[in-house]
Amino acid sequence: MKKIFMSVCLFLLSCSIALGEENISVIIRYEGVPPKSEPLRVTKDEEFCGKTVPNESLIIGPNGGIRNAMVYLKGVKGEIKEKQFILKNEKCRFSPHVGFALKGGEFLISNEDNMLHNTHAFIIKNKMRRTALNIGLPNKGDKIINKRVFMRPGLIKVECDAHEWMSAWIIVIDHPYAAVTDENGKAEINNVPDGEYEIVVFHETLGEYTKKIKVEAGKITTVEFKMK
Ligand SMILES: [Cu+2]
Repeated sequence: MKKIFMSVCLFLLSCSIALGEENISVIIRYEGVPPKSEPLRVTKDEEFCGKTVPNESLIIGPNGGIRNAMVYLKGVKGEIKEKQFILKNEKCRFSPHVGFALKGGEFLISNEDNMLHNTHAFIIKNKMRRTALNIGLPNKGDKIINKRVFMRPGLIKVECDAHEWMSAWIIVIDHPYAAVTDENGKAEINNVPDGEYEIVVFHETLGEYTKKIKVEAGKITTVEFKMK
């Protein structure tokens, strides 16, 4: 029966809800004229890193969509599946630049470059920051797994003490209802149970915005944020 339903759905996109797929569609746009973004200047290890690296602190697409905004729900419970968050030191940047980690999960940090990187993670709370992890990985292929950094939900900023231009942002959450916006400023949060929630968007340069939303079975809830 499900097979027949699936094939009918190939012609009817609206079936996605019935199959338990997307039900919150988010778009994040920049309001006004986007500021000019310059590449980040490399001040050390130029022979490997080059003279500049891409600036990921505010990436705005042609239609004003903001990339790398982090969208998540508050006041919701859900099963956590992915237990490990992987952060690479790669080509003199952190990869991914932003991402969600699940509470209680492992933090795997690796070095893909043939030089020393020093991963320094700070827990950010009430505009204060304190070190949660500070680890040097001197050689290509080095990796460590930490099991303590993601003990509590919240915001984490990662820097490299060897290269001041390197940064990454992680939000630790205790449910799976979260997504990062793509190059068009779009994100989808799927399989959300019916209910009323607060939806939060965090962007490293533009800050945090919230809205109240209602999720109902069989409907796509569309949410738009304008940030500046
Ligand atoms: Cu580094």
